[in-house]
Amino acid sequence: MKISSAEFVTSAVRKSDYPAGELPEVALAGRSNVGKSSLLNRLAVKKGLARTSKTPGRTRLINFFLINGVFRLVDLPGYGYAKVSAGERESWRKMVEGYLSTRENLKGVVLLVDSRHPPTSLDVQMYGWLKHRGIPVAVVATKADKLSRSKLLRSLKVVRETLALAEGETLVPFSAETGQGREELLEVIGRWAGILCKETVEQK
Ligand SMILES: Nc1nc2c(ncn2[C@@H]2O[C@H](COP(=O)(O)OP(=O)(O)OP(=O)(O)O)[C@@H](O)[C@H]2O)c(=O)[nH]1
Ligand SMILES: [Mg+2]
Repeated sequence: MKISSAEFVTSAVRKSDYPAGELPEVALAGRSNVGKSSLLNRLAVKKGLARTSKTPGRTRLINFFLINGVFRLVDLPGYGYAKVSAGERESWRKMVEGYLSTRENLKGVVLLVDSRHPPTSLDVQMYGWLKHRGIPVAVVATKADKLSRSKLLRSLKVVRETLALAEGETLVPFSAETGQGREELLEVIGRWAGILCKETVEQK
């Protein structure tokens, strides 16, 4: 799949704010600072499309981006940031769970984990929760440029083991710096987004 256009649509907290219509959506989930917004910018080849930051907790709302005019990528606020209050954590849970459990447009979730560390207990929980709900998941190990090849391979093994990924389940090493993993991930997202997306590419 090729991305020929990407534009911000809207930010939302609750269901009534989500964009109307039936376009398929693929959401980006993962802990705060893992690189969700950077991944989105790299996929879209648009640096400032989604705001990124060295400080965790940059993305506070559910942000919708229209891709090729035919599907949406949804940048979710991250979990696991220690410095938020219990109240903020609860509002995060309501916002993200609300989206993931009720959104009919949702076709799959890209779950990002940091390739430099084993998945956290919250990553394991999130993965289990998505699988339990029958939502298709592709796991992405981010910041792959920060590891040597051998360390990356070892780390991918740990990710597979910790999340108990089955043989055929997708795990893509990814770097927003170098673009590693971009094509492979776009293939998965394209498949989820469905036939409409292929048609756009074929027309070109
Ligand atoms: N070296 C390297 N740095 C990365 C990569 N992806 C993200 N970063 C850096 O990690 C930090 C966090 O990235 P974001 O994309 O803002 O993370 P996020 O998951 O959207 O974070 P929240 O919005 O807080 O949930 C930024 O300083 C990025 O530049 C990567 O692939 N390689
Ligand atoms: Mg973000």
